[in-house]
Amino acid sequence: MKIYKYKDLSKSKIEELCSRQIEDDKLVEERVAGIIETVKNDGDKALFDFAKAFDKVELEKLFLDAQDLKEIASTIPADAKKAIETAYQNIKTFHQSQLKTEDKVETMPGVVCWRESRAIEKVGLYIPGGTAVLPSTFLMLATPAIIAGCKEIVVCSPPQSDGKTNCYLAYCAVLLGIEKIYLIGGAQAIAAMAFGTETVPQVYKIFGPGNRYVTTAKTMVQNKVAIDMPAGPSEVLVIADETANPSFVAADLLAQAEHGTDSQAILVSTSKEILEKTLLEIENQIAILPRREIAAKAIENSYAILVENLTSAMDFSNEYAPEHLILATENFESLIPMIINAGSVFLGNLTPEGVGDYASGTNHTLPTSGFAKAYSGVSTDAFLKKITFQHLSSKGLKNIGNTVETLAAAEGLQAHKNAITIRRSWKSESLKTD
Ligand code: HSO
Ligand code: ZN
Repeated sequence: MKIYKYKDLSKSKIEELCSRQIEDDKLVEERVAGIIETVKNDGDKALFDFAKAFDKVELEKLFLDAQDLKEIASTIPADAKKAIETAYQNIKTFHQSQLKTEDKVETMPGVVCWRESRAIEKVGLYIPGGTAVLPSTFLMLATPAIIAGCKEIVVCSPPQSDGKTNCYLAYCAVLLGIEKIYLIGGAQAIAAMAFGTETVPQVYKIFGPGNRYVTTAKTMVQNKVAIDMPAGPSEVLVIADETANPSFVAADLLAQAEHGTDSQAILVSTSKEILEKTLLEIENQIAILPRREIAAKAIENSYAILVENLTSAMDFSNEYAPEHLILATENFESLIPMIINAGSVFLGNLTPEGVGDYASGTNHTLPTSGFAKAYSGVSTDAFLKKITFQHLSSKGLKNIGNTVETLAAAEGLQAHKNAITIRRSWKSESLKTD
């Protein structure tokens, strides 16, 4: 891991350290475009063919139904079942608290405006398989979808080599009351949900992380469906001062690093001693990790920065805009107002990122690659649309009429003006005859 001194960094070097540009991979784009086209043209047949080609499995049917899921779920170990239930309860409680009704507002006498939420009717959730199976992602996406009231929730996840899904995902489905898991992975899953096939329903918004093929496909289908956010490799930035515990900080950085070779684990510290001890601790802890090769590559591509004070640490963090920000300090309270850009924040020395990844209640689907400057993580809101309403009483029409007529005339839009004038004159006519 490279070490930098913040005060020696030029503006352009800071920019470089904060950029996570992944080069466009033309080959991936071409392949994904081909997959999307094939699914669009051949529907289910393409999905069976891709399962054979990519997942190396000959599927008999494209989904597991409620009965299949129940059977697979019954094989889950008791401790995992309990852990999933606890995580689900916390995620549910937190996401339920996000449902809010807004007040009606009288902007001028007789002119009333308000907003109401409506669930997106059909949503698609992609739950990755591959190097790590993520039941936690299933909970993080399906729970707010259910709370929001989405009518159709289509879940796609790549099949295992036996043409099934694992007991953790199956148990999540049973717990959530989701009756089907479509055994479709990769770009073909995204294409199926975006365009629909004989078996897979078309949806209006697609959520979920995935590999390069999945994320490229999500970007490509955006003229047809909405997506949760642009996705890149996972990342954490830890701010550690002299009150931090180097073993804890090292563990946090490695937890991030084991996600993938392209993950970033950034350490920003006000203390040279803590920084050096943390780097030593990383060496110790990485040795016994089953995914040490992945973690080592990610650590190699990451860096540490020595800063002179916490204000500089926060400045750098806001510029980097991390997906996860850990404040490894006893003095986190005073830093909270200084946070401008971050996906999710972990406060103090006893709050590792893992709690948010799994079970505290917050969502782990978060903006990466600097998108925390403009995007929020997934929440119940992401499954809702807000519809605005307005109502005029005759008093309202009288009060606002002239303003709108004048603006419509200024824009040269006579028909707009007339739609007001016709009502105003009708109103005064009817008042005359009253
Ligand atoms: N850190 C990942 C979420 C995750 N971690 C799932 C473990 N399982 C992105 O926030
Ligand atoms: Zn994680």
